[in-house]
Amino acid sequence: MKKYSNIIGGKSVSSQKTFLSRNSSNLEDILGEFPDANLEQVREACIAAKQGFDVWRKTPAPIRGQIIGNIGKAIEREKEALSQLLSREMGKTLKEARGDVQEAIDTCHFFQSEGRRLYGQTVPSEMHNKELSTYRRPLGVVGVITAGNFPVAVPSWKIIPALVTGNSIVWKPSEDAAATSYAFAKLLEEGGLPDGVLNVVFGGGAGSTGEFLVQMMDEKRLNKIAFTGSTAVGRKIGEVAGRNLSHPTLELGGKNPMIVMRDADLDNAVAGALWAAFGTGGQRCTSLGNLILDEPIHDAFIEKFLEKVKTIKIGDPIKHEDVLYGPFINERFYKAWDAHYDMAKADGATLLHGSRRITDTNKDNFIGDPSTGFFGSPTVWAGVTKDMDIFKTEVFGPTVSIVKVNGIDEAIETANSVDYGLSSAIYTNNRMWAYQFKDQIQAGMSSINNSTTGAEAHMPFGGVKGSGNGTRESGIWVIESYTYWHGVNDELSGKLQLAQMDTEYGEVKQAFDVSSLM
Ligand code: UN1
Repeated sequence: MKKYSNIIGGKSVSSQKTFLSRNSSNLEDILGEFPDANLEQVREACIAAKQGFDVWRKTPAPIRGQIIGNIGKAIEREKEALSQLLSREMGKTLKEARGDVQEAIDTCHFFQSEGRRLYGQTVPSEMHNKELSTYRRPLGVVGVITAGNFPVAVPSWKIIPALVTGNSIVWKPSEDAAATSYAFAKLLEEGGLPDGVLNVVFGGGAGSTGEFLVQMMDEKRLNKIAFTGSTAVGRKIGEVAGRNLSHPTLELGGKNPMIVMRDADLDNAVAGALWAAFGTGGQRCTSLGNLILDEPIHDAFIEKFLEKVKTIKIGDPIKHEDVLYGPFINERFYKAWDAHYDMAKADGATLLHGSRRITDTNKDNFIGDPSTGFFGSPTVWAGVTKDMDIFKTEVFGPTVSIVKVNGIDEAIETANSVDYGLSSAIYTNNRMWAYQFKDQIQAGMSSINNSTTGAEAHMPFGGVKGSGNGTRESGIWVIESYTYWHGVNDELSGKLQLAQMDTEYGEVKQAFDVSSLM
């Protein structure tokens, strides 16, 4: 079996405790043995990152950008192998795995040239012979903790902009995607990062490596944490960061709504809903949670939707390229998903489709042997109302709840009555309804006549309410998350000039009365 190590200060460092990473579609297929980094190793990684930072921050930004360019080329070269590894490890389809990897390549393309921009401003001074200017400065050592559902794209949204702006990294990747993360880290290193600039510590979250990394904030070894994961964990990280006066990046859960209005192209909306709800087995932050149907099309939509749901192919995506989705990423996700059946039943929702875990005797359109992983049956609940737990709770899996409304106002009000606000979508051809939706929806991201998923690499990604703390990833917006502004006064007069006090403000002359002309 392949044995992997942490990467600390450019060196391979093994840990006494280890864990195995398995193929989610076939749990007997082991990808390798990984270290479970202990507290001392996480601390060493932070110390190495501090040393890396001292070198990296002095590397000219255009050179940092050029190195990001090298990384993009390396990922492009390895795209197919990395996608195969990703799909085998965490179980998304190859088409999606290629998208996941491509998003990291796109991110490199975008930030490569940012190294030649990172503009500051020259600002006029109120004094003579004095110049003002602003500079973006790196924050320092950034702790990155990421989830297994987008093991390449989402880490790249944090690591690439943090690097181009001159920060160094300690990354704790998901234990569900350890091999993919290792491969990605080696491609990052290959690009030419000096030792210590990227450190990788493997292990679990609570009570393990992830928690140790968060503790490093209190030891003043981290200047920032960037996290993608659950709202519950995000809140805890936010508290630790808050008492250290550091602004974390928190990309958290969602219960994303899709509205389908009476005038929508129903076939198009059905395709969008199907993909949004069941793509990646519903294990995206941007997956569809509440499907809000306008009363006149409610029954017709459900009929068309169920017809398609019944044809969804599920299976091991490496063996069967045409499945819509594969397994749960891990057993914990499966168990949490399975529990929602009891919740929705207790709520009084009506089960239109779905039969919990797929087994030999409960196969739907499963291809192959379902006992080799945890596979869930596509699940549709109808008759869901705003007061139900199933309406309010994120169900990270192949499940969608249908809510009936009447008209655009009730549709938007319903969409807004969850505590999350990540993504959202509406299907309508009425420009006014689309405008009202765009104007009133409480979400960081919205689609008009498209699915809730599908953010592009240069658009701001993030949410409002329980979905995050307002930070944004990707595009020009993410740069704010990894830099601070430094304002510099350059006094050339050779004397002490006091702003506001020695400033020669213009004096107002005698008042001119316009009515004197009449
Ligand atoms: C996530 O679910 O954590 O918009 C990220 C999308 C993808 C990224 C999702 N481009 O669905």
